[in-house]
Amino acid sequence: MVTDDNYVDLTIVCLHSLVKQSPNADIILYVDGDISPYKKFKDSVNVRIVTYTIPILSDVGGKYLTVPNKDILAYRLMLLDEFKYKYDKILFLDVDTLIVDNFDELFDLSDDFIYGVNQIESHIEFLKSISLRMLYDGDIYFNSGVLLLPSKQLRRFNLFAEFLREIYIRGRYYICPEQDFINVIFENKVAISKIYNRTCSNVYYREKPKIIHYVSHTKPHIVGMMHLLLDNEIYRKYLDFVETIKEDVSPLFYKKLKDNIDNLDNFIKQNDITNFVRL
Ligand SMILES: [Mn+2]
Repeated sequence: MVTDDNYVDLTIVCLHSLVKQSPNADIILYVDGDISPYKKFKDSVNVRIVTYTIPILSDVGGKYLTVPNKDILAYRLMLLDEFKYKYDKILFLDVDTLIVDNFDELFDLSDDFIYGVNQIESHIEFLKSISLRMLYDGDIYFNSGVLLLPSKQLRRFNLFAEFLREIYIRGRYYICPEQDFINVIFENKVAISKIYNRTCSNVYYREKPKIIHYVSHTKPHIVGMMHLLLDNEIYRKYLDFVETIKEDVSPLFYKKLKDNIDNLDNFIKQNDITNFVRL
């Protein structure tokens, strides 16, 4: 996992949930910034400082770049080049996640593929809206928030060198550089159940998730009313969990979460829409 000063509260919540659900995991957190907020995890999480980040120069993504933190995300690729000689399997995990159940079974998957949740439909829709084409032919596009990467696959490439080469040649088509790159370079992708990377507004998706991923503007402290209504269950779940570790997050973060749920309840009550919202 990698994080920076903008993600402190999200990271603390994520770590608490991960340590609770996956007590045997070998958890490594790289921090670009202050590491003191993570002192309380010293027995369960290996916290390391990022001493430099990768400045991805050029106009990668052009005006369509979708991630605010492309340099720290690119750093994850460098870490893979290091870890692929130390571990058999690596699980990439974003810090804007909440782990609600144990997912150890992912580590039993075969070494012959890489694994993630397929979001090709929304990816193609998005590309259409900005008149860009897919970077490769295929019917799988992984969200990189949760990826299971066997080292046997990672060792096939010098990932960071290949990444720079790609960025040099066609960087302006890389709108989410690190995620796009992993999708481009691995042709042997296998999709796993959405329960391992449940993003918001999978409105008709009812299976109980194991990992919830609050992508971009659906993060619990900044989310708007529409998502709160559509996915009220997973936002209540987040607040419920934070209540149990309340003293470890900033008061402002907690207040935002609480205000959001209060506003949601008021909205439901005032508009009498209990028949629409699945409470
Ligand atoms: Mn994310």
